[in-house]
Amino acid sequence: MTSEKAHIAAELLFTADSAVALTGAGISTPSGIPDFRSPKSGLWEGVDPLTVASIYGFRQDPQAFYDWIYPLTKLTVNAKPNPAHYALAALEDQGRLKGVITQNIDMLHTRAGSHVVYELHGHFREATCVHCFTVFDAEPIIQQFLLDHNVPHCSLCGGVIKPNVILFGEQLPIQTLMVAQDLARKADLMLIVGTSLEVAPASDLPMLAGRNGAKMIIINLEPTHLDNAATVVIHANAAEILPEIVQQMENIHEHDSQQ
Ligand code: CNA
Repeated sequence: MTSEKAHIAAELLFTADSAVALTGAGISTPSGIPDFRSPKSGLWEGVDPLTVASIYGFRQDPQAFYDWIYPLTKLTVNAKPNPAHYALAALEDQGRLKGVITQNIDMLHTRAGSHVVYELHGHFREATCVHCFTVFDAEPIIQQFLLDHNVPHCSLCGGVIKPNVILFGEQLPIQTLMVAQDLARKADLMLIVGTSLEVAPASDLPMLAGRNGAKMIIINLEPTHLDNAATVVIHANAAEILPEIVQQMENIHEHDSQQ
């Protein structure tokens, strides 16, 4: 059954002219980074996300924010891309995907070799002083934080430094969002992977694509509210099913070129 669906998904990707992927935390769980909805991950236990992971919470109590984000930072720094990330990079290489729009902050798409990646919720590559707005390379700051657990401070003005990840209550990077929306509008196929589709405005992108007639493939462990609108829904592990879809596309290609 799953193989049949993988075959349909492969055919859709093979015949699409402007396919785009939308990914969420679920594509990175096989890399060891828990999503926000996984039970037992501990990331949300005993904390109110709207407080600790919000820009207001950050400004009020940066140490509480850094205490909360410590395990996620550690896992992210040590994580490696998994076969799902590599499959999307391969699809882009083969000219089958215009780009990846991601809600993830873990940078695993670019590390897997995807070139066109729109990181809607920011990333851990840079960090900014909330006082003087100087932007720093995040790597040495993160390494120091992983050693001492302390709130990083700006070397120029002493202000608190915040990683360039988007917190609740913060604007998304407007240019990135606009390009992503444009890509969605022009897409004839949207490949949605590992997202609960519950966080706006990322969750609006499939509707934007759908309004212009785009088809939808959804790959997610659990059902989403858009399953009914999709052409194919595969409830499976993205790290297993995406490589299978890429393989099926190669079979279609070989079959076509033999005829
Ligand atoms: P979410 O709401 O946690 O949903 C993730 C979805 O992925 C769930 O519906 C799961 O069923 C599904 N899922 C989990 N593992 C797999 C798998 N192996 N294969 C297929 N599906 C799977 O995450 P969203 O991305 O939808 O929510 C948006 C938030 C989560 C964004 O703000 C992200 O920045 C944030 N987040 C990002 C990361 C990361 O960068 N890796 C980690 C945790 C949270």
